[in-house]
Amino acid sequence: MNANLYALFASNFPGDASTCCIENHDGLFYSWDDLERATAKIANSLASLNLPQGARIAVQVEKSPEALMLYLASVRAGFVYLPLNTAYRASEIDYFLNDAEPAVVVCSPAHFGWVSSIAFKAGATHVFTLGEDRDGTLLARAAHQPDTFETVARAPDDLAAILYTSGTTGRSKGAMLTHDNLASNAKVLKDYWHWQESDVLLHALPLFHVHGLFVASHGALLNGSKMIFLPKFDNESVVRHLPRATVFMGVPTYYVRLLADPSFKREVCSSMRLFISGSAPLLTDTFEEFSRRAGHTILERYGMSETTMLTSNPYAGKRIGGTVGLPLPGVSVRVVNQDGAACAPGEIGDIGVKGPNVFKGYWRMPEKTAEEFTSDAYFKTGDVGKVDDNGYLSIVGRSKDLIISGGYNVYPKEIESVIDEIDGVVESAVIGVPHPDFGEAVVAAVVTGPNASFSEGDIIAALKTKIANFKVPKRIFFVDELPRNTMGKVQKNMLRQQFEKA
Ligand code: MLC
Ligand code: AMP
Repeated sequence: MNANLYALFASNFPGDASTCCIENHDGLFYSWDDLERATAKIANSLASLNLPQGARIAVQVEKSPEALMLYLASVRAGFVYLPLNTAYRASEIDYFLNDAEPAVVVCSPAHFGWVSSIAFKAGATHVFTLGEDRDGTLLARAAHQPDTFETVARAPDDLAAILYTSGTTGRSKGAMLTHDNLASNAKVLKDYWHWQESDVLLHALPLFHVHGLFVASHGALLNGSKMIFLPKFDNESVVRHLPRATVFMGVPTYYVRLLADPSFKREVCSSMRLFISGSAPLLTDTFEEFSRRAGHTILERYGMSETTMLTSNPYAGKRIGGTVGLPLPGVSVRVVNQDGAACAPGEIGDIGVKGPNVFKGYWRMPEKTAEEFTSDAYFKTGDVGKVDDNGYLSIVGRSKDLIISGGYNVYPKEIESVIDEIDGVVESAVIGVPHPDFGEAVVAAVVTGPNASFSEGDIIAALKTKIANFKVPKRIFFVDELPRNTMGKVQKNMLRQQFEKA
């Protein structure tokens, strides 16, 4: 049997392929037949390039139905899809392309100049463009291709995608996900969240991370359900489209923003069946206020790039705020102490996971991969949690030095290295502080040399040219020295206390 993920989706498309698969925000409708034919054209186009087996297709484009089709076509043609956040700047793209060595790079038309220059130097053989409005060379080339394509046979363990996740050392690692990782998770979630024939997904998440690309899109594709596609999250569009939707997925910031909007009322949720939150901690206050305002209990689940979804609050059973629910069927999740022994209920320890959802390893980093697994093959998530008497998991912290801002991960070490490169900066420490909108905000404490005289704005402006905007500290605090313990380690707790209310 062909384990290609696309074949799984295609076998679940509705019997009547003329029904709507994607309704775009601009009013354009794409049927399931359109999806099948457009992915065939793009897949034929990619196949005609005679790329080697396992070639990577790296993509940094704005969200559109065609961007989803490019993903599906890459998988369908047997290649490895590598999505990149549209916020990444040249130095970040340079790193990813040199590390992943993709054969094909697809970027926004406006970025062709600088992206193609990096891509060709990194060994790519083709660079295409894809705009938000069906413009660009990718579709122009695909237009001449046949609209049928035999989905390439793949084994369950073959790679379907590589997702880059930052690391505590500051160097991003490519998490290699197989066709079976993605298929098994999609199938489990379809049953666990009771996807129904009449479901309509309001899709507001970006298409370059696990949440929007896999959890949301795969759910609708596997269930043969219509998606209403928004280019990005904004309150007005979500409130306008919710009355025709049944399922919505978002990071906690989406729920915080909806609650802050007076036009978000119970009436707009009347057709809704399920609101799902994940990627960052959902505050209990948000969970409770949403239940009062919308009359819906948000279902919180927990996942990560390396493992896709691990746990979820139940659909039918009790959804408990402040917890991420129970291990998904077929997924083993455990909490262990420093000695590797299982923690008793309520005891805090490291969260580990094993199952068909767990990735194959980090791209070209066998040692790093080995370090992140225990001897009995559990992946160390880097999250710290506890399980209650009923088996519900709560995440109480992270052993990895990670900030999650509006659902995006920021590793302090990476930002500190970029700040430290600025002439006149002696050293820096980057921390996360509570933020009413983003959950956590990135801020930096910076020590400058005796003759340096910059303002906060100077440093922020310098950083914006080098790293994605969401990683740029919202505030810079100048300090005479960083607080250190007797071992010389920076005491970030002290900085957090000092600056959390500043
Ligand atoms: C944008 N900005 C952010 C930011 N997003 N800053 C910090 N954190 C963020 N997440 C910057 C902008 O560049 C801008 O900078 C300023 O903040 C204000 O922007 P905005 O207009 O308010 O932002 P907006 O475009 O509305 O985006 C906010 C957002 C978006 C929350 C809608 O960040 C988003 O969609 N996040 C979802 C992330 C996601 O999909 N995560 C899933 C990861 S998968 P300036 O300087 O220009 O003013 C994963 C696994 C799992 O974690 O379990 O799911
Ligand atoms: P990423 O590397 O982008 O896939 O982010 C994965 C990380 O997001 C996890 O290791 C967790 O720290 C965090 N995360 C995901 N879902 C939740 C959640 N529901 N609650 C708290 N943290 C979460």
